[in-house]
Amino acid sequence: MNIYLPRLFGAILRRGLIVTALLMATLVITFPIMAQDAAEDPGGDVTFTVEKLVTANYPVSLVFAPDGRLFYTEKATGNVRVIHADGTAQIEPVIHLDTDALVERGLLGIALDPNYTENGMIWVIHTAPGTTRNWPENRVVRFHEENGVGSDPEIMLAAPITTGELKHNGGNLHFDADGLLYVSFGDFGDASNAQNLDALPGKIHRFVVTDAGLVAAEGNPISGNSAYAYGLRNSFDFTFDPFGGGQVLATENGFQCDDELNLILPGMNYGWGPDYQDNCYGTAPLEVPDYMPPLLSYTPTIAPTGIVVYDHPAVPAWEGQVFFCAWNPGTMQRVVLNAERTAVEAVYPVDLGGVFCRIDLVVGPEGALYFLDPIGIYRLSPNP
Ligand SMILES: [Ca+2]
Ligand SMILES: [Ca+2]
Repeated sequence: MNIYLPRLFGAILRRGLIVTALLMATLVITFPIMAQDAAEDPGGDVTFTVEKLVTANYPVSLVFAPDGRLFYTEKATGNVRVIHADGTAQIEPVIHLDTDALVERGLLGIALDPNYTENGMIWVIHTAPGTTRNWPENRVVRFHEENGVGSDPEIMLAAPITTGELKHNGGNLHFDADGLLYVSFGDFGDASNAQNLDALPGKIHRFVVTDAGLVAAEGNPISGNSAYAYGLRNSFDFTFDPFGGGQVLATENGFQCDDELNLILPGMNYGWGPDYQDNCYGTAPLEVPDYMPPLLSYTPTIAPTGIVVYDHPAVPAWEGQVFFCAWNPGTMQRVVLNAERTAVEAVYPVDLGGVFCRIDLVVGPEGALYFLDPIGIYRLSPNP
């Protein structure tokens, strides 16, 4: 594998490589399912090149437009930015949203409207600052974009952070193939939120977009309730599995243990709540109604973040494999699911050669994996 690294970051990355190596040494023994013999690994012989695409200011989420432009959110500035299809970055931000970026708050998820080509709508989640009278709130906002200029931001959903919590915002949103909008909110620092079906935090929600705003989708587990799955502590990101009928796969951030990869099914309970306390359950069954154990559980924690299913003809051997990243070690994992898409068969670390994937990753139009850390956006291109 060839690695291109800007000289400026060489020292940081070399130091990081040692740290990563140490963390990996810890993590390897904690994989619930060990990587199988390399000879049995479908896709293990794929070679690729990792390069830095652009320097960026704490990017969080990535999304490609059909015209090949790459939009991304900046956590701290509240700016949405765009990289042109030729790889050059637009100087001016697409739009700025006043954002409270304390700790895990900020401008987080991004998604294109299902009718983006016609209506130019882009959707994001950010934390709007509070006032002395009102709490800061995590908002779903959509705005219009044309030629790299955003306008007319519209608040579509607001979840006030009444706990004052700085962490566990969740903060991602994606549209499924039917155009329904899914939104993840962490528990906002109160575990009871995750088991309270009338509270927005601690869930993945499913909405239909109407002229009157977001409405709980028809066919949700509880009629008139946007909750799609509950018992989630902080599912940072999720994706739809085209090889599993579009079902949702989500990362989950546990307390001091039990970081997870979850298969999210409607109405299921992912276990987090006040009774969880300091216990570590791993993949053992929990005595809670509708419980769904994780596909993968990590102790010690790795803080899993961005997740995507590889669905591109560029690398047939990776077709259907799940890639996710982890904040703590900055690693990328490649996950092989069973044919039924209900269990993990193997997990393989992807050797990024000292580059980190700490938050989001997406598949680009040419089949490369685009990923990020707080100082840049990178591209992992399969070698021809
Ligand atoms: Ca769980
Ligand atoms: Ca993502």
